[in-house]
Amino acid sequence: MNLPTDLKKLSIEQCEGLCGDIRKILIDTVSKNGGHLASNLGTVELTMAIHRVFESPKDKIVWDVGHQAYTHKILTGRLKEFYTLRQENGISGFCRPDESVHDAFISGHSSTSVSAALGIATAMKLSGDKTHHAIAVVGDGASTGGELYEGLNNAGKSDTNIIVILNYNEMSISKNVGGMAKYLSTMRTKESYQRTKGKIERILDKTPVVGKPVKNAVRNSKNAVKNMILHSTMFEDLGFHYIGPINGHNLEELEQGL
Ligand SMILES: Cc1ncc(C[n+]2csc(CCOP(=O)(O)OP(=O)(O)O)c2C)c(N)n1
Repeated sequence: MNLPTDLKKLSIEQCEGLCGDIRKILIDTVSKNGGHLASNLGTVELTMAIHRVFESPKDKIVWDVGHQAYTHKILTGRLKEFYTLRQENGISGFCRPDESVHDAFISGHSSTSVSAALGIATAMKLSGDKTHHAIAVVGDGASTGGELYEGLNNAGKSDTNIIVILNYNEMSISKNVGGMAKYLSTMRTKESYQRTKGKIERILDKTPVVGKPVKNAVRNSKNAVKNMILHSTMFEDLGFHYIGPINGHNLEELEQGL
């Protein structure tokens, strides 16, 4: 199997089976070598979905902190050496560009992924690459770090191919705290609204018989209704198109979202 490209040839069921196998490898290796267990068990399906939808290393994935990238390592040709995780001369517990072309950015310090991905996305744009993306994966714990907001502030209106995936699991090193944690949990209550919004947009986009004026009218009334019922998300205010929340363990939903 030529990884990660050949993942695209597998069915969803085969990939789900593979996710189960990867979980076993993670538990096995971390129980012997130490390392980050929960954060990696939490990103198995997400990593699989990213690699099936995008095309690393042409698309660049920036893992915030980099402690949750074990599945990424396994899926990008490092399975055989994975047993050496965090050992001298072994596989690093974090992303390292000198370890693999699929590790886009060296990390360890949290909350830097969006700025790094924006730099990459800007370089792509300047070099005329309109098809590939820079993808930052950042946790809600890292979202309590100020550098993230500097990145979001610059990225939202940047007109580059940047995608930010907020991996919201209510946990930092321990339970997440603060206003941001509360804000993110209220976004969950907007889930049904976000789903409906996404469905309407997809129908509008896929319906050629609906003329432009009709589409615009529906869009405008949708926005008016939205503004009446709900304030938009902070991310939309910053200039992002927000999709979610998505169940981070449902491969099909993740792939659709991505
Ligand atoms: C600047 C900085 N402060 C603290 C840490 C220690 N640290 C490592 S992981 C982590 C929290 C990660 O939580 P989250 O971003 O939610 O990711 P998850 O583990 O849930 O995937 C922290 C605070 C760090 N790496 N960098």
